[in-house]
Amino acid sequence: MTNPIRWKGLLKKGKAMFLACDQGLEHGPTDFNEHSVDPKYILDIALEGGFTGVIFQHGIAEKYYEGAYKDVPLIVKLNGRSKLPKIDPISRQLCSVERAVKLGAAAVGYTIYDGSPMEPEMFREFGRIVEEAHNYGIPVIAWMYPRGKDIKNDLDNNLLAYSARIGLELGADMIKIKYNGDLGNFRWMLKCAGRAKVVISGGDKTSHQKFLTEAYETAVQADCAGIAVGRNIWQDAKPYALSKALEQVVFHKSKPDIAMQMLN
Ligand code: FBP
Repeated sequence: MTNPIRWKGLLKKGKAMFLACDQGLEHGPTDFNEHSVDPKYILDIALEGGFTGVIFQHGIAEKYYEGAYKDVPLIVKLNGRSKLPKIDPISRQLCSVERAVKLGAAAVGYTIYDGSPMEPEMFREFGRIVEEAHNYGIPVIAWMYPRGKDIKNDLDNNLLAYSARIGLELGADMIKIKYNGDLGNFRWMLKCAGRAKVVISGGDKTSHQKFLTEAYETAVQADCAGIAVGRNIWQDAKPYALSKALEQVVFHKSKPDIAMQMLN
């Protein structure tokens, strides 16, 4: 018998707004400027911007998650990879659930490259993580990212729905997945995810209008659990105002045009 899962603080009005910053490992410092390279800059935005979670690798969490920043729930990403080796997509566990909990994690995250030849390794590792995290009563968030030479289009409708279902079947409490702009399919994908909550991924920097519209379509119109975003916030020239605009959409159901006014 596992403990009940605690979402305390990670959800507000049933919705999540997470700020992700593990791109230094995944992409390298080219994603950063002189401000965003400092994890304190990310934590300031998470704290002031109304985020219900901040996502780091354990190394950053250990050195920066302290003091008032602890008001923002921590999500420790347990696996990761750099983009340097030209190998089949695989992201291995780098931090134990126990260490994440010691660092103050309210939840843990793990990327699954479904479709990769290395998929079985990640499935098995993820299963163990679910078991351990649930013994602590903390939720597990699966980054569902179909990838590998057999995946022709990672935004394909059927594939996204399949990925969501895999997340549910493997025990994810929340699934972080890309939105391809097809709201009808997104609704079907939510059904496939069943009782696993779904948050959308941010992706490359895009316009405010597109970013807030996608948040509105998914979190408000389709009523998914929210968004886990990184670059679209901390690469922005006005990260605080944009966070407030996003907050308006996710928690107060404001239409994108209304939320855009926060930016002026
Ligand atoms: P972004 O909103 O910046 O895309 O961040 C979300 C995220 O899932 C990060 O947690 C992760 O570093 C990154 O995307 C991975 O992106 P990809 O594997 O597509 O390069």
